[in-house]
Amino acid sequence: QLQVLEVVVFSAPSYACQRRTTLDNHNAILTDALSLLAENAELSGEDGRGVAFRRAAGVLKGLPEPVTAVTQLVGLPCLGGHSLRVVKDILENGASCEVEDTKQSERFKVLKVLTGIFGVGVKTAERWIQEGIRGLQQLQDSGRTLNRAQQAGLQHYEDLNQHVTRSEADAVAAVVEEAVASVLPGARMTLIGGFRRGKLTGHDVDFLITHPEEGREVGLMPKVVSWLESQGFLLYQKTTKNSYLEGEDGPARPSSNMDRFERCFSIFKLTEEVNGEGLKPWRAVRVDLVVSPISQFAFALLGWTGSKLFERELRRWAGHKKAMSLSSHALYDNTQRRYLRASSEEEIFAHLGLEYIPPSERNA
Ligand code: DGT
Ligand code: MG
Repeated sequence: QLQVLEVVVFSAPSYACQRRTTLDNHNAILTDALSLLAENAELSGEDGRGVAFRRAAGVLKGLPEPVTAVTQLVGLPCLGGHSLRVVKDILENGASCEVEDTKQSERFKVLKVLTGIFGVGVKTAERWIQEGIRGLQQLQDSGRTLNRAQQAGLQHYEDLNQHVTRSEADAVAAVVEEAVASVLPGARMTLIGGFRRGKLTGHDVDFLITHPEEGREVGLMPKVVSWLESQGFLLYQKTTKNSYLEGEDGPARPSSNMDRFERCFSIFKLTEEVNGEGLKPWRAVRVDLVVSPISQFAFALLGWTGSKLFERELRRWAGHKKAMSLSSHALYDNTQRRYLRASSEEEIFAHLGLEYIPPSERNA
């Protein structure tokens, strides 16, 4: 009897924001390998290579079934020679030497431990390594001056490197909800980040806060933070002003808004009463709070829901395909020379000429 073996050849559009990527990843072994190489590149200051590996992993995350041969990947975007070689090694030999070598490399391991401290970036970790520091104990014993964030990061290292569960996120949400309702009735709070995309665990819990009346959100962040502090919920907090003019966030906004406090990086003390279970009386959890005026809410919601690759690709799509600049505050049309308004994520996708992708399918 003749058997016909059907081999699926995959295809996909090239921007992650054109694809629907659920959490149902059929190629986790491959995407974990590529993500590890991405992480290693980022830890080595090679951001371009990092993005290339992230994009390759992003494409594989969206495939409808497991890859069994590299020939199935010929038509796919974002899979360069390097990524394909890694995939081929894993499919044919069960593992990639490059990935295994990287995992074992002393430098990678030390960089991961040091950048695993809240408040420590690649540059600081590099400097410490050059100064001979190889681990947490050594760092502590060295008497290095650490800033407030790093001190808190070192102190709560174990807790902060343990995944936050959905039920812990819900417990934090209840606390933040109460804080917000107490200091400004009518203000609204939304869970953002990975948990909004349906993830079951996360490295932190992210919230977006707004008020339906424009302007009422001014001064809200310090009040929320004071309330949380007075109730003993904060182990650490740093509130920063709107970062709109910094980094890759896009065009400048009128300076009248610049005095609004926008973001709070914090470490929560999640106690047993609120988290319900566990052997310790409390544990430290990273919590990010963002306050946005209602006029920017849709942009903030879209910009803070992620994934990071999805966000990056949305901005790239906007710039390259539409001559627009997208940030978590606004969408500017460079051709029409004006800002495009939106009061929902759906409207922003429509402005960008993209099919609407719900949060649960932004897991590229
Ligand atoms: P996680 O927490 O590791 O489980 O995963 P996510 O997806 O929640 O990642 P997270 O918490 O680092 O960030 C949530 C989203 O917020 C991320 O997709 C991109 C966005 N985001 C993070 N940091 C910034 C920032 O400094 N500025 C802006 N505009 N967006 C940011
Ligand atoms: Mg998060």
